[in-house]
Amino acid sequence: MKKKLKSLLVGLAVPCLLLLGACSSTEAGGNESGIQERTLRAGIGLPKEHPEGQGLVKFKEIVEEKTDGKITIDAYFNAQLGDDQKMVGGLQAGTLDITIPSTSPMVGTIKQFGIFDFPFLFNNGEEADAVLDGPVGKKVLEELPQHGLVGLAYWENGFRNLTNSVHPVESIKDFKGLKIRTMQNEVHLDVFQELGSNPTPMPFSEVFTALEGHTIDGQENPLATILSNKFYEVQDYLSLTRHVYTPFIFLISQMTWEDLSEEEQKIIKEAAIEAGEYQRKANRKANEEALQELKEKGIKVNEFPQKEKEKIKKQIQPVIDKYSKKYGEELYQQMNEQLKEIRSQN
Ligand code: KDG
Repeated sequence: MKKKLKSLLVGLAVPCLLLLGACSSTEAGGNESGIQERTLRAGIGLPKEHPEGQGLVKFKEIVEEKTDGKITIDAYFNAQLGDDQKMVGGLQAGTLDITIPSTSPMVGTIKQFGIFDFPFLFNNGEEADAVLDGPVGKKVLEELPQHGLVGLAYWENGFRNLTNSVHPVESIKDFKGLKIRTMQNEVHLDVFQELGSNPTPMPFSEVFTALEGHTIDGQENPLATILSNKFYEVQDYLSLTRHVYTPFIFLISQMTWEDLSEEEQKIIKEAAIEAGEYQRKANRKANEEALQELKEKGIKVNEFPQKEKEKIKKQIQPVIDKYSKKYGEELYQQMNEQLKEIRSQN
């Protein structure tokens, strides 16, 4: 009897252990249904009051509301968890769940992002939205999973303008000799070199100190960033060049993503898209308002004439020829075709 009872108990033990194992794999996530209690850590390089920070707060609100607080988002701002490249490395290592960097410093890993760094590519935010949310933007995101990353939505950093502490930049010749900080991006480096500047690649979190210590003369960023990071305190001149449009990309670690159920993935993706729409609107409003606020802070503002922009486009064409080949001529042509189509309808 004892033996029979023992074999019965052993016989029962295996399915229970398998069930427990299944439960633990469900508790750990996996692609089962349901929403598990968990906290996702998210970091960005800009301040909470910047539209990027407000977008992350919106994402947090949407996710916590849709999951009744079962999934919580721990949000970190101002590069508390490191600069863009460090935080992207955290997603790949599985030590961070979410970050929303500029695409520019990622071209060392995802070279195709580099086609968005070409100067004067987009005329306005609507053109950028159409390309990024369309077939070209989607095709670039297909490159991410092999690098341990999943791209859920493009957000907006915006049109970049030049500040410096030496002289107003009102023509192409005024770039000569200026020590300009750029993002860690080979297109930006080559463009500013082609214009006669001395570009220095640097993580965003080091820019204010470098400007304050005059190890660099200037930097370039959208107006909302120039305002939120108080660059007007250490810069005398703002030139409205709008020379490059930079996207943000909402990234989640592939390890985190694969640990989510299908229901959780749907909530996270829809929240990244909805918060992105909110962030783009907030960013455009903030950049419009920032110009007046910067003037009131005392920075000297000058327009940059269209004819000088045309001279820059001509001067840097060899840079575009070089990198369109490197990043994918077909993709570059597809983007240009789409832009031509958009402009023919306007
Ligand atoms: O979180 C994004 C910032 O870290 C950074 O990408 C902002 O445009 C930027 C820059 O100049 O580095």
